[in-house]
Amino acid sequence: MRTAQETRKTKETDVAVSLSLDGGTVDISTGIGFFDHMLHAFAVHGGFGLQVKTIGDLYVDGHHTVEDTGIVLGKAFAQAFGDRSGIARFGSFYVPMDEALAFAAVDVSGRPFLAFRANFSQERTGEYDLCLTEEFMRAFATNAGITLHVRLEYGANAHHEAEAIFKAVAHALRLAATQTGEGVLSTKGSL
Ligand SMILES: [Mn+2]
Repeated sequence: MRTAQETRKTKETDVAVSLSLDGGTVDISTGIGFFDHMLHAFAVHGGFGLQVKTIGDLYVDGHHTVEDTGIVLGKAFAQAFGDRSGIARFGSFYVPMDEALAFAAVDVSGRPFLAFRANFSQERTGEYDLCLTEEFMRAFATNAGITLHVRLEYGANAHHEAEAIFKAVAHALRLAATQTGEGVLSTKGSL
């Protein structure tokens, strides 16, 4: 089955993630309301079953909590993808959110890479610093072993901008994870 459980505990954070690429319960708790909102949207739009429990050092700021959640979520995806055979491998998607438009492209390549282009219209929304979005995506892409390109085309409201990004990544991943029933999509024969 395309499921995974990953945990990671340091002096800064304690993260537990349970993932199913094929749907299931969504339950997110990180201590940062807006980040919960983003991960919830990510799970629902990706069609993923996802439980995330992060207890982080929020008395510092949100950085460790967001980045470490990205690390563990990425490891869960890597485990769930297995040998990366039998899936579409590539996916890309545009998501509009009112005035904001975001694009994401994914290659489940085994080669970690993040290209991230976004200038947010505000620095914060709620208790969430928008600059953490890139930290999350880098940690996620690196640990998932995927090539991920994210671009915010335009927008005016940082809440919409971030939400469009998370939804675009979710849909791109959903397409890339689509089961084809065939082998590894690579001229090398493996990824
Ligand atoms: Mn929203």
